[in-house]
Amino acid sequence: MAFQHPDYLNIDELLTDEEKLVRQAVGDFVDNEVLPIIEHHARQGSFPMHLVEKMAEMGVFGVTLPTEYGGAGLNNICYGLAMQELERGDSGVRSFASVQSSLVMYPIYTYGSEEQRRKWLPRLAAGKAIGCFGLTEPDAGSNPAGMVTNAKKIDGGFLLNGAKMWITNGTLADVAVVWAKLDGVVRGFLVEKGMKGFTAPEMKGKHSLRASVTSELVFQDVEIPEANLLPGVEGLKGPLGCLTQARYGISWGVIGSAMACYDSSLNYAKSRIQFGKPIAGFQLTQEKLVYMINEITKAQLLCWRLGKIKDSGNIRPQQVSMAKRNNVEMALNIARIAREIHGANGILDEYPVMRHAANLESVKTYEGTHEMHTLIIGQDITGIQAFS
Ligand code: TGC
Ligand code: FAD
Repeated sequence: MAFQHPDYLNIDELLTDEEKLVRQAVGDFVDNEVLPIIEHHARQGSFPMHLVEKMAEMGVFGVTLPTEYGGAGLNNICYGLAMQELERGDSGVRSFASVQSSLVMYPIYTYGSEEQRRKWLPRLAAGKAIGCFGLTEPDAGSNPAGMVTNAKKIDGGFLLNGAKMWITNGTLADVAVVWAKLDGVVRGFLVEKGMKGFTAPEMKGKHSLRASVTSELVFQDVEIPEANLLPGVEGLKGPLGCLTQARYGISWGVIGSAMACYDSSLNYAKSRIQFGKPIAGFQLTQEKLVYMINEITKAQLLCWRLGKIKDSGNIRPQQVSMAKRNNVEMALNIARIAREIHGANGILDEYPVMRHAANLESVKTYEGTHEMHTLIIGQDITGIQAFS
């Protein structure tokens, strides 16, 4: 049965024609080009590279960036709806777009020199170059301030040493936005594929986000030219500012996973007969389905409001944390319940639910764990820092 977007509170009435058009275009792409092949890639543990060109044509790399640099120049609701549709396909496909847009194009646009913008942004927008974002290290995950990767000033540039871990698209990337300490201060560097001393081996063995490439980045005396330092920011607010952009996209994206799980569950429950009637006719199943639509609807409203605040330019990172924290947990809960509703069939790749559930385990951890977002909001409302 064709996918139906759940819209219990007529949220479509809040969307402009342009916003609905973006959802439709990206949604059609997901139905026609992602869903038919994604289980194969998840099983194989590979990213479907042939989708990149089409994604670029749709403008999902740099949705909100100015057209002058190859961006689509659209608003944040359009960006969110595009992420929702991509993640309805797979969190790995949305991750690819999140990293490219929010974690690579955004810092080059916001903190980069004009030369860096002109060199990279049009190619990244067109999918001709791929980017990655290196913040996490083996011993610095939730606490990036503890990073040990460092740069030393040398004639004409910098010498970079250290390692990053868990980096989406690292092995594929033409350019890595790498955060390292220079004289004890966090700075951003553009590390290019092929630079001597830079390697990016793929990490294997994942049970989650299998249709996404995750890598280590290793820097051994890598000489970085002066022109590859991001001049516009110093300190941890540089990478954290990028995370605010990506967390916003994730908050919308996971609604897509939840919708896919709800849609599959509703159809399955209406057609699966046990004890002489569809399992949708049992009160316990209805309670599960009602929980799903209720939570999806709340998440949609949260994101729509967040998008409006973001477009007004007044968004606070803590507000984004609330959406990331709430929506990822809601989507993961829904995926797990969807698996229950599908019974044994729920573990098969004939249905999307187990893949979404496994993916969402990563999404709950990356871009700030659920606990980190709890503590960010906790600090905001109490004024007391409880991280350390
Ligand atoms: P703290 O002292 O709180 O802040 C340092 C400076 O940064 C500013 N700031 C932010 N700015 C913009 N956006 C945010 N979200 C910001 N959070 C903080 C802050 O105002 C301050 O500025 P200034 O001017 O005073 O210097 O820093 P802290 O060291 O205490 O850290 C706080 C904490 C724990 C919340 C932060 O470190 C954190 O968020 N940790 C989580 C780490 C994380 O999310 N890592 C994600 C890695 S990337 C990733 O996962 C990609 S997944 C990709 C995919 O496939 O989709
Ligand atoms: P840790 O920080 O070691 O945390 C372990 C547990 O302890 C968590 O439950 C955490 O919430 C809890 N914890 C830690 N500190 C506290 C505290 N103070 N109070 C209470 N609980 C606490 N990173 C990048 O830089 N770029 C990427 O592209 C990227 N892509 C990723 C892709 C995947 C598939 C995954 C899984 C991760 C990716 N990451 C990336 C890394 C991700 O951001 C980190 O995994 C995340 O920030 C958590 O760090 P950690 O895994 O080291 O966990």
